[in-house]
Amino acid sequence: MFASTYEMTRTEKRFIGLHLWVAITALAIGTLFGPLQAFEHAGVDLYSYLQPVLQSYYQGLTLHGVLNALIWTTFFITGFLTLTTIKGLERPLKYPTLNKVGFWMMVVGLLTAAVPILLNQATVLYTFYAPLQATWTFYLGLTLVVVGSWVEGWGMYFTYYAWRKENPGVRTPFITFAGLITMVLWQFATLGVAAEILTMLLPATLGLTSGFDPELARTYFWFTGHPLVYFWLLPAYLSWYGMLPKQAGGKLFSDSLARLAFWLFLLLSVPVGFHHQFVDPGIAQTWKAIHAVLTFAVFFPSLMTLFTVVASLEYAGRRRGGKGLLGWVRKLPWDDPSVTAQLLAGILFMFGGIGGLTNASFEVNAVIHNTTWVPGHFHLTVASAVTLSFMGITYWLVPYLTGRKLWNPRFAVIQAWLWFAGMLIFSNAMHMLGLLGAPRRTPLGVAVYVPDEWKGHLFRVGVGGAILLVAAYMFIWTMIKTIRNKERVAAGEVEVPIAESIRDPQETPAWLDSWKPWLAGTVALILAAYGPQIYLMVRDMQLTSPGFKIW
Ligand code: HAS
Ligand code: CU
Repeated sequence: MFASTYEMTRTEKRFIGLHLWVAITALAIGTLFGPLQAFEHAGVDLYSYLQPVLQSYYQGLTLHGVLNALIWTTFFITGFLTLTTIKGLERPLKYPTLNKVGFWMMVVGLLTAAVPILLNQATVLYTFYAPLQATWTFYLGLTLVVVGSWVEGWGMYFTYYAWRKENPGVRTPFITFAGLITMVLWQFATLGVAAEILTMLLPATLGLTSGFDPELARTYFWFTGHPLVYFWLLPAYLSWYGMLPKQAGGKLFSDSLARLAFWLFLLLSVPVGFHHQFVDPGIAQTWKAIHAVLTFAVFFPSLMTLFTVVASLEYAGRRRGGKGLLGWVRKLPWDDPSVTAQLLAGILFMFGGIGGLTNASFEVNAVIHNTTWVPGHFHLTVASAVTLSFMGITYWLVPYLTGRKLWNPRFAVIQAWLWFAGMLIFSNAMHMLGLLGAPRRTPLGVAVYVPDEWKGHLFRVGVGGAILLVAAYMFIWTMIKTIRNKERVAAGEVEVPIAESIRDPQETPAWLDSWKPWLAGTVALILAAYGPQIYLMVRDMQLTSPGFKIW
């Protein structure tokens, strides 16, 4: 049986809290632009009122994508994983200064990248596809954010080694195990953008080379871009497996299945990036097909997660007196905003998963690629499964870190439901529009070709966006009121919820707690699935495209 008895120090809590502070501030600013886009689609263009602060739809879209998809997530995750390392292993960080250095590098990087975006010198969207060319400080800033997060990760690994030396043969506590895999996955993943920025984007923008090779740049980008989505997702999974069952009053159904899912993500996340490049010329069909098959493979650990997490929840619901086929669902603690947010996040993710499979299907992809279907998909995934779960986590985490009671839990429950409702409307409309051929990343409000059958859906995009804005700010408001709440949590009232598993984790097979085979497999699969293609592309690289600044 596992219950963490380690009491975190004030300094540790403050350090994690700082991560959340940056993350939530980024979300507060980043979400402002989402509705602007949604309203624009519905025919109400507010951008014109925002000049000269904001120059264009694309500058707003860049801010929205970078702050929400890259900054809110990365800062939240590094903070959260610091907690799962310390609390799981029941020991302080081995080298806290190292982690601090990492964190401040990330902050400096964020500021360095934010300035050019705000000055309209980096309106390149969150994918920064070459040959769109931002000022070099944008790329430098992003690099610092990534390297800073690596440094924080190294701090976590050192802490783990120290624990492992003293605890040979003991199963790594699940939350730490899941957190470490997430971090390792991220460090493999970001090798792609590291290569892209350091060997192509920065040299070209600094005038050291003649230009860009757009296809190679995209390939590097998606080497990172796909596993990036699992870097976002896995901390939510960590919570669904390792925390939510406890919050719901149950236990983790299977420690082994949970661990196997995480290993499979490590193994399969990277070598699938070509599913973002099915229509790109310059990549042989065979490689695209191989990545398509591997994408179907990486679908599996999510199916396993669906099974195990729902089984854990059913166990909880039945323990609480739930009867019949689905009676246990109603018995779950729906009055707890943290639980509700995560359950609703999970439900939205079921639809996100179905869309993901559609995207991954080689031929069908041609129908939806570059349409609004894709942002419809990723608002169910990163903006729901992930973001709504993270919101749910903060509903216990911020009280835990600050010692202040969550302000108005009922308000927070309503917040989660509103996000759910807004997202259902918004994402459904975006998917429908995509099927009708509406392009993504386009200010449709000014498009002259909008056919009548799009109009109702465009209106629903605006309605969903408005509801989401209200829900987002209800979240921000709850955070502000909580950190200023005069009511304190009593000793032991808010603890880090750590779920026990039904069977003793020590019975989990040792190969599910052993790094070497999985790391070797990961490297081998990446080399096999990417090596030949990248080799050819680098060999034939032509840095001939000049940079473009089209804004
Ligand atoms: Fe994706 C495009 C394929 C998952 C994010 N995806 C994107 C983009 C983003 C993104 C941001 O193959 C756009 C990038 C851009 O700007 O161009 N995606 C997939 C597949 C999956 C998938 C196969 N995506 C995600 C996740 C994301 C994310 C996760 C973010 C976090 N995606 C694609 C493809 C494209 C793509 C193509 C390119 C499209 C194109 O043409 O451009 C799978 O991993 C999905 C598996 C999910 C499931 C669902 C399991 C359900 C669970 C719920 C448990 C329930 C609970 C609640 C807890 C199998 C686990 C229970 C409640 C009770 C009350 C009982
Ligand atoms: Cu992908």
